[in-house]
Amino acid sequence: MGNSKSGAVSKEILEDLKLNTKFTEMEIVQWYENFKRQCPTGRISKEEFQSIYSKFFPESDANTYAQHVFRSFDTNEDGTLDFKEYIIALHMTSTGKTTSKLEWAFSLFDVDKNGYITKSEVKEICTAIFKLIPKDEQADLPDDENTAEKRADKLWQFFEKGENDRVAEGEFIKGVMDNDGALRLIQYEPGR
Ligand SMILES: [Ca+2]
Ligand SMILES: [Ca+2]
Repeated sequence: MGNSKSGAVSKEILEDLKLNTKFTEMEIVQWYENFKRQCPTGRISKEEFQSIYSKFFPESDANTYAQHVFRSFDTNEDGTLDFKEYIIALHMTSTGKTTSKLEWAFSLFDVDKNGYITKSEVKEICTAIFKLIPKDEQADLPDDENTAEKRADKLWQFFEKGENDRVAEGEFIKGVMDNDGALRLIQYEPGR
């Protein structure tokens, strides 16, 4: 306030992000400058987020997935992503399987936010992820992973649950930690 050239990220947010992501202070400051340039209001709406996302995934229908991603990163549910939520989103959707990333993945799959994942939620997210995969890459997928339905079935088997059971966060994290095949099914990296 009152400081018109206060383009800088607050110390509090900086410390928090350094602690919770792999980004260095310099990277965070850089991200912040980009963010301010793209979003002078300091907040990204769902539409803006979708358009950023479809730049990452130009050949595919990224909108449904972007909506799910947006839902799980808008942690204070005000309908926009602020800088902190945005950086956490960038950090979490990059690859790796630390516990915090898998906690995020769980929140992505837990569509109704009731703390459990059902088979139908798995299907919904697998469908959104599948749409990110370009058509020519879809053709090269193994037989048991070449439809959204098959991917959901395969992923569900890693949790060793019945069709109508539900998976708690700890079970989800363990299932993915223990199976590289499960990790591959919950994320899609473009351009690999
Ligand atoms: Ca928010
Ligand atoms: Ca749920």
